[in-house]
Amino acid sequence: MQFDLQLPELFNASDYFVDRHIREGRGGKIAVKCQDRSFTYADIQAGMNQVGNALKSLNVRMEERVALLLLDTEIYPQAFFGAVKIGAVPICLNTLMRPKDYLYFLNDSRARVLLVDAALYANIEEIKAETQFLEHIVVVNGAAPAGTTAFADFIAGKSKELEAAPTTPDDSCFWLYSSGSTGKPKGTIHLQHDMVYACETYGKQVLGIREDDVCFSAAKLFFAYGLGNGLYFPFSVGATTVYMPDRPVPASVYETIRKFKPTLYFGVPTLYGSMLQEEGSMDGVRLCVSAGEALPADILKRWVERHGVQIADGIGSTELVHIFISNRPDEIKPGSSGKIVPGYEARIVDEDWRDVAEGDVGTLLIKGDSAAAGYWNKHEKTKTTMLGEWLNTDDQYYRDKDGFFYYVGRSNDMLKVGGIWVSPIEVEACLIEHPAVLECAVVGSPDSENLIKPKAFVVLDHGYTGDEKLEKELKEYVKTKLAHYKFPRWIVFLNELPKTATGKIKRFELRKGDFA
Ligand code: 3UK
Repeated sequence: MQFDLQLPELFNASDYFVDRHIREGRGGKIAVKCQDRSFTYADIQAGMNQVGNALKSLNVRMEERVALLLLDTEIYPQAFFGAVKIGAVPICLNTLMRPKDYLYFLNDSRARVLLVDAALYANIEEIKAETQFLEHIVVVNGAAPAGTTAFADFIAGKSKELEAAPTTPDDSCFWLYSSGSTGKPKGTIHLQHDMVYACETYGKQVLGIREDDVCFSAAKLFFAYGLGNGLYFPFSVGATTVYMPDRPVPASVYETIRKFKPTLYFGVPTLYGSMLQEEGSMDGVRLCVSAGEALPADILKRWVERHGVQIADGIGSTELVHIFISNRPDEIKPGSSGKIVPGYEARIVDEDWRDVAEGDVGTLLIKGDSAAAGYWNKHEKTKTTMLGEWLNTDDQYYRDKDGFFYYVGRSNDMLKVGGIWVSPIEVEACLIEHPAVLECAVVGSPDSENLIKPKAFVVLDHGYTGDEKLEKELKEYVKTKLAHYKFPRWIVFLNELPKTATGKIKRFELRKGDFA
């Protein structure tokens, strides 16, 4: 069943998620806690309006993209909704990428203005001369190097009042980049109504999010997953959200939970696995959520035994903005992604787009009004993913007689590593540039927790020996060239790669593990 949103003819998401709370008397409620700082909804509104006015003073117009390369701090909601409020389109960039990735994002989106955290600025310094459209760099949370503007100066003297731009529910609202196995990442265009749709469906009907909830997402705000968990779900009901700018490792996550006592905690399977290895308590958490990749039943079982709190695994995607199939707090099947979320519909189809029988595996298609309008400047890809009302997830699923969905794998070669996309082809292209590597293939392989990590099979050039030293060197090589999480956790040296008669690498055989 679809959900009828009934938004007014003119609708701006910043009004719904921020201004509404002040109008309805929640201006004094704490919206954001970050380290030792707290910000009310009124504080966030004032900051959002100042950012909006500051962007306007740089002549940023409706529809114009504004790039955000920010750690999770109180600046995030102010910058995000500040851009949205003037009808501009914030782009939430992944903070784990490399300079050349940012060059692509900035040129592809044509952003003229970038807000960047001081801790990430070095990435931009390296490529800023090569950008085609970038004109203004605003540095937040630290000193502004030459040629940039400090955030304090950017908003200095700007009014704390601002009227929302006359956007409609179907105007562009924000973009997230989504990576594919081949080709460049795709700017995924979300509309003003998409976040509201996710709040009314998954937010209210699965999470049961309430004003007295305190949310903490270990998954960062730049992920579609984190953006909902840490920003628009809490902001949909006037709840409080906790931001941790540091890297989400078990110690920092447990410490944040101890200090801020969240009621809703959002993580990814890899982190649940590593949190089980360390001391710490989940006291006060009423529900844990997992997404990004399938949560192994064994991690769930050990987690519930140890912490006495459930993890609701659900599948979401950047294209659908958030979770559309999920376990419910009171109805969890370990190893399953759960049941369809109210407001969404699912089909599982074969190669001819015919629905498969119950229990049979096929491609998962989803219908629901939080789906992206399309990919920026990628029409062919838009046509094969966004099929009218249906969206092709490229996931292989089956459904049992109770309506629970089970993840089987991807229709393409993409890997989910710690909940983040990794293209094996990108890792191969990187490895092959190393002088020792003659040929290589990268596939996903399960680790001891049964979570997928990249594994490389390498054929060496003459004169090189596949020893531990070279293995280490190749891993380091990938780490320096690509985002850190993409490096192969294992390297297997082979004399030749298994190939078909036509010379195609038999990835299937490599995945089977006979070559390990
Ligand atoms: C995979 C899962 C099995 C699946 C996301 C929650 O992960 C998110 O978005 P992405 O665009 O990736 C989407 C793809 O990731 N996946 C996600 N969750 C699960 N596979 N079980 C799961 N629970 O292949 C999907 O197509 O990075 C997650 C909310 C918003 C999101 N964007």
